[in-house]
Amino acid sequence: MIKTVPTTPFKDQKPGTSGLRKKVPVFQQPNYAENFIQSIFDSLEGFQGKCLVIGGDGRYYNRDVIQKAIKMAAANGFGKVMVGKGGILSTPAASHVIRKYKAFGGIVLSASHNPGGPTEDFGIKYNIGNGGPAPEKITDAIYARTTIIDHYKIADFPDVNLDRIGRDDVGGMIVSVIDPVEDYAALMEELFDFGAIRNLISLGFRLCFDAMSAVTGPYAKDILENRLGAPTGSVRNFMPLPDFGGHHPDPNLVNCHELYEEMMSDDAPDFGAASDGDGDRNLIIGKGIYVTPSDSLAILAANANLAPGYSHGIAGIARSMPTSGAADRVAEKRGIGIYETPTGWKFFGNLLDAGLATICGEESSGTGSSHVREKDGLWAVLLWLNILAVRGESVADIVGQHWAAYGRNYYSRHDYEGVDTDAANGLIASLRDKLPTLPGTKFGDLTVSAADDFSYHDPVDKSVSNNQGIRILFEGGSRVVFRLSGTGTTGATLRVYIERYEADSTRHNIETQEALADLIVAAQSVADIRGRTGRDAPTVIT
Ligand code: VG1
Ligand code: CO
Repeated sequence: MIKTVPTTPFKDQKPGTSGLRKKVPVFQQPNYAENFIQSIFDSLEGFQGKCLVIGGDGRYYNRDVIQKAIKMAAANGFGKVMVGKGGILSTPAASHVIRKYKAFGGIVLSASHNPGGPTEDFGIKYNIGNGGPAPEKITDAIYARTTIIDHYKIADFPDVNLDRIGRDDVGGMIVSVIDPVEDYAALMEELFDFGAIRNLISLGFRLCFDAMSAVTGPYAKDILENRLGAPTGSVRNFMPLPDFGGHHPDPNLVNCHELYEEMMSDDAPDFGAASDGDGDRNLIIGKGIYVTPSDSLAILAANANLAPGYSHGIAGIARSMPTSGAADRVAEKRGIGIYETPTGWKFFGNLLDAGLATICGEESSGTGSSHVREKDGLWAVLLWLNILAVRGESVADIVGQHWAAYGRNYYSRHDYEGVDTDAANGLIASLRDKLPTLPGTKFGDLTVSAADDFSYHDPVDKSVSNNQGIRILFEGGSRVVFRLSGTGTTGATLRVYIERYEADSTRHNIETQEALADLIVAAQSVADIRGRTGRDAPTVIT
């Protein structure tokens, strides 16, 4: 039986950088999740009888919303739902399942790197048939719908058993509960030389992977330990927990402090890595060396041809605007395309579909390729392992040689979290006002050469996205970028991205914050961060 339930709009359902994210109690308001899911369906056309993929990162409230989404999919006319066992599907695995089974689209339940639990964060994201996040045209339509929605449709059948793999006909729709790992692991075996990696590990190469009690645990256990032979215990915190064991599943140097300390110790393993809540981010630390995500993108792109899946070379590289220009130098040397997009994976989809880019990345620990349409944490780990296995060198050697060949882009991001929203908006607005007057202005020895608010012109569908971040470029190629986060749920987060290029290899071993010191002072001074936010220092430095 299908029920049509009257409802009234919520005013705060505008999707951010990656779907709708709110505190769990917000999602628990009657009709809140239903309104958003119905608004997704109302913004789509042609899905009658087709397949919808549903899965999430296992966080608190995941199972409840999955049951609602299944019943609403049935009521709205989908012919089939594929759902990961236990409600689990990492973001990249969901992307792969959508593509492999030619589903109409998918709903991914996750707030990614945000904490989970009864008073923490939850999220809903819609992915289209190419497996990638819905582009702005669709997220704008979904938001418009949330502001006028007056009813939703839901089927009245008992909850589906998510813990048993198999197919069932429920209310006239097929529900298929699938193994969340199998298809994804098989794809990884196609892309990478598992034999070479297994051999490296059997020769004593030591790795550790921290799944942060989030979704990558089952994937990493199966791939790294079962298939590649890493000793039991190489994968840590591998049980996905509704509150991530109280950890903050954002794999940065603050949250992964223990792993970092271990990797810097005398007895460090050869390779350390971690992923985030929904499995699309990666942190890479070699023995004695942290690899910034921007450097990692450049190094992976430069060496991808060593993995079977990329042996014919890559068509191009795409990076988000705040990501460092290290990848640009690789593209330039190889004579391949380089694309600069706004923050968020949804902007890479068109470039990947059109075959313009093969490898994409963001400074926020996201790297991925055309194998799916999301960033992919374990993919990056496996590509690194494949490269290490083929080159037979350490992470530190590979990074050092890369800098020597291409120069080093010193890079850091300073986050000011939980800032007053009006103060943060005021800071950006005032920078925007100042833009025309900045060129020629001096900050110590630095002179501004150009300043703008980044606009993206999509070369494929010709859409334009404005106001994507304030860029201040200095003579000599250094820059600072300011933008506000679109994934937070409390107050505002100001992100300040700082970059300096250094060609001289005798100057490649300076401590990062020291190498960027004058730019950090300039950023403070041009934006008056202290005066406007009341903060003396960032909350997180990555
Ligand atoms: C952040 C990152 C961005 C990333 C996004 C989603 O967005 O900066 O690069 O794509 O999170 O990642 P923002 O708007 O807060 O800066 V995830 O792993 O949270 O889906
Ligand atoms: Co994520």
